[in-house]
Amino acid sequence: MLVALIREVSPSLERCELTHLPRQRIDVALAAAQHRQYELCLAQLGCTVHHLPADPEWPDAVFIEDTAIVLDELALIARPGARSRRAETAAVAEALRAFRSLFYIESPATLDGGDVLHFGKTVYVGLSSRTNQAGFEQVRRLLMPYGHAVKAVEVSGCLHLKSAVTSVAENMLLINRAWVDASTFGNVALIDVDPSEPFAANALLVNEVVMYPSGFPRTREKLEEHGITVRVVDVSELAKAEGGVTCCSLIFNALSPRLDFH
Ligand code: CIR
Repeated sequence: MLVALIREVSPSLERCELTHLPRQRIDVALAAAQHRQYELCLAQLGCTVHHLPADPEWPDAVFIEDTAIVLDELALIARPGARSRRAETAAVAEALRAFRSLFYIESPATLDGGDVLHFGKTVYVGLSSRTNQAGFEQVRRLLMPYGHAVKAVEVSGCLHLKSAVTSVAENMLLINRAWVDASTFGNVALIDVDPSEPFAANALLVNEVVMYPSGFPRTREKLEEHGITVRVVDVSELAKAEGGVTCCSLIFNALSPRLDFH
């Protein structure tokens, strides 16, 4: 069974961090309505959804993906690269404690969960404006004992590794090659975003279905041509805060209590 941990939209979302987008008016009520549709979609795709409340002090907390990395063996509590986001992790750590043993990324390392792509047997860590070399090294040190290969990937031109590349099937990645070197991923099938839709590489694979933003119809058509089942959601207001579909949830296996206490 899959658990999805989400955090409600903050009333202060308009004060979000922005790196690659100009500030625009955000309709917070519409963002919250879109987030509820996103939640509904997660439930329809088979996730048991757990909520954390919004907090006016943390404009970006809805982008919960950045606060932790949850694998079957453990949860890593991130140390977000943006100072304004560091305190978001406390409530997430409390919620994850019920599911996993917790480990922490520590100063001087910075790491955003949006820079971590778990694909096949490899955990790719994007080196970005949010995640530094020390962040990568701490992830490697913490995960190597569990047999994970951990590789660093340079990211440029976008916010996170998962702005540039995400998994859309077991052995298939959706990619914007302008932002990440495709050769990093070796011999896997790649679908390129449509050149007119540079932000289209962020897709959320849940139980063999891809949850995908309505704003990228050309890339969506490509996904469907490759036989991928797509569920479209409108996340346009969250996109103005530089968020995509992966960043609004932490999705992980609910392990049986026996495994949990191992
Ligand atoms: C930020 O700049 O941190 C937020 N405004 C957007 C974070 C999006 N996170 C993600 O894609 N993983």
